[in-house]
Amino acid sequence: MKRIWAAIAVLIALGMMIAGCTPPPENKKPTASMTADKVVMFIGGAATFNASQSKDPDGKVKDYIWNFGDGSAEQTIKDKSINHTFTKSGAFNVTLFVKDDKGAKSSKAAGAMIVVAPLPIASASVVDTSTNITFSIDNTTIGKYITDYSWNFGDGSAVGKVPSIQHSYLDNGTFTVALTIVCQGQSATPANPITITVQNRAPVANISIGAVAPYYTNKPISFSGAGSHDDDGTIVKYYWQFGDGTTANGSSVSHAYNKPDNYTVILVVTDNDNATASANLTLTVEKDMIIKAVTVTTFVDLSGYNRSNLSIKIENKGEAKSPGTIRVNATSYTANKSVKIETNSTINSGTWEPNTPDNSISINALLPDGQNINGTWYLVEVFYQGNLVDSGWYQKS
Ligand SMILES: [Ca+2]
Ligand SMILES: [Ca+2]
Ligand SMILES: [Ca+2]
Repeated sequence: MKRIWAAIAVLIALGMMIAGCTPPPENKKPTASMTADKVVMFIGGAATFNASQSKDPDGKVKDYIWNFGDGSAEQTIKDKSINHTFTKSGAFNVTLFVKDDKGAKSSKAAGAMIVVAPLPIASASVVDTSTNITFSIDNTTIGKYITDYSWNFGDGSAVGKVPSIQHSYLDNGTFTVALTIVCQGQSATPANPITITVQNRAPVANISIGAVAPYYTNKPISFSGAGSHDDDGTIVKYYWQFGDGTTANGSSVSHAYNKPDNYTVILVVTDNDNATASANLTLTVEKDMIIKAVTVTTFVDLSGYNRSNLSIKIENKGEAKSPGTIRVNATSYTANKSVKIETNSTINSGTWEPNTPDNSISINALLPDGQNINGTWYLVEVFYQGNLVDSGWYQKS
């Protein structure tokens, strides 16, 4: 019995000796390590932080303590990674401490600087509302990290892919210009929407005339407005005023004037946005039928009277509207043109056709002379379809 007690004492002593010689080892602190998948972004962007490289030499990392430096609450989590969305612009120092399974905290923080840029400001430089508008964004601090630009001009045109771009609108309207930029995988849009209001451009009127001067009455003259144009649309109406009270519609028209005069032709064009423009030209319209020559011959008739014969050549420079009747009044006057002696009205019952040879006809008028055959004046008046078309005074040459 005494021996048993001695053995127990030895064991106790041995145990105490062992415990005293090798005290429990001190816990080693973990070390924090982190990576960020991006270090620049625009407001609203998120980064993923990974702390899987953190280590504990004598245990395990159990807690990850994140501080994003942007005023958000510090977070202690068990996961090795975390996402964080930055809602303010600035440069933020993100820090990570870790704790091990014995509650020891790393003595140094791992860190990363995250730059969060404000959303860019887009602008449009408008000189003319339709042509060569320059769109750009401000010089953002992280511009060099932007990998993609997509400008959508709101008019169905192709998307532009550069930071600053010119665009011309083909037609008037109000357009919303959208931009999407991509920075390290983050899509962002400018802080400000751009709306462009493009004014309609007025059309341009142009008149051309289908023939060269001289222009004659009763001869159709063609006019064309085909040289008119509208740069941002189409011309939907051509309205003509011929200066003699008559009007017409159509891009090409034809008009014959009844009376010789100077006329101003006005063309008013209207585009598909109801804008108008006008052009005009002035032309001189001359008589289409003229007395080309009057030859006076005199003779003594069988009764002994002095008589005169007028050969009147009439030329048609225009185009008689239809075969018509020409009448000539040849009236003899005394030498001072004040006293009428006699009128001979000669009707040519033939027709004036466009194919009349030489485009002229001759009519003879026979007149008694009266007293002074050599001093006699003859007033010749030519009527076509009852309308006076030319007249003139003639003497025997
Ligand atoms: Ca440890
Ligand atoms: Ca227009
Ligand atoms: Ca237009």
